[in-house]
Amino acid sequence: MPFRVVRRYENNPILTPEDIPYPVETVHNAGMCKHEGRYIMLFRAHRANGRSILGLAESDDGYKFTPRPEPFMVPSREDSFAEYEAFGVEDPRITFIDGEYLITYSAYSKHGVRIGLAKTRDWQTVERVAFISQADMRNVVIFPEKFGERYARLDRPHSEICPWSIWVSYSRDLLHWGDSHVAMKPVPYHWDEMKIGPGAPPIKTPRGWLHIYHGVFETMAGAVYRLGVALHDLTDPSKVIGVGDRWILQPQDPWEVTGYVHNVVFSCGAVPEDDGTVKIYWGGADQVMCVGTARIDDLVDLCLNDSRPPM
Ligand code: BMA
Repeated sequence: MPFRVVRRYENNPILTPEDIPYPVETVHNAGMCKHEGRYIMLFRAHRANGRSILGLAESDDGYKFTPRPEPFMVPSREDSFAEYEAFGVEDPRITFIDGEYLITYSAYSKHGVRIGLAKTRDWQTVERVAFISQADMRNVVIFPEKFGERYARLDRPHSEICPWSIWVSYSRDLLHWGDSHVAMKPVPYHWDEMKIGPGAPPIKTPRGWLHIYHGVFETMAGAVYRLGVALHDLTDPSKVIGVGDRWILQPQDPWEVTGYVHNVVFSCGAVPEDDGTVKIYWGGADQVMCVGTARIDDLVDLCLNDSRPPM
């Protein structure tokens, strides 16, 4: 019997390119949050030229989403941003802190991929703040609380001797980041052996910060993207206290197995609920949006009771 800790919603996919009132080929890898009781889905969408924009859809129940008539963020034309966003904006993450929603997104250009920071209070207007990394960096996720005087984030640098690993960095002003520590690495001959990367912004639990991350395994038929869980120390987020040995979600439904990129489940957002569950949102095969639920306690148990070493 397969292991199932995430319950897929029976009416997946919940948002597809056909639902969007402007031309897009994909709807995936959405940042998520709840704003004034409504669910916000900030999704990535490919245009038919292969470059991405960010669109927005809203929902009262977290399952049935209505897209806005226009995209929310397209590559900037402002001098200070345009140069580094020319190839598109991708994979946003949303963190609510200090009364504002911070959006970290991947900005692509001929200079590589780097992380842009934008913010909004109301989801009507959005202000770009700055680029907060050099190239090449993707998948930057900010913690929703400060640690002392400092913000913390999960980073995903890459080098040959430390491939695609998860690091933690700190900042006093959200602009300048440093004091970086490696926190977690892919494990050889494991489902996440090729690369790992931050997924949804961490969720605070009494036992630690729960992080839903993605892991990649290379096969003869191409790479497979799955989701797993890790638990970071409540006061020292660079310390990982447990990583679930098993994946929590793998491509299984037809729209996860086949699509724009086959065999991908990829999460940029999850919404914890008051009843101890979490709604996990993921892109299926880089083409559609899906949702499922899990008990937060079950995910934390997996990190602590059935662990693989963090490095
Ligand atoms: C990664 C990123 C993600 C994507 C995944 C699978 O490198 O580009 O946005 O979902 O590949 O194609």
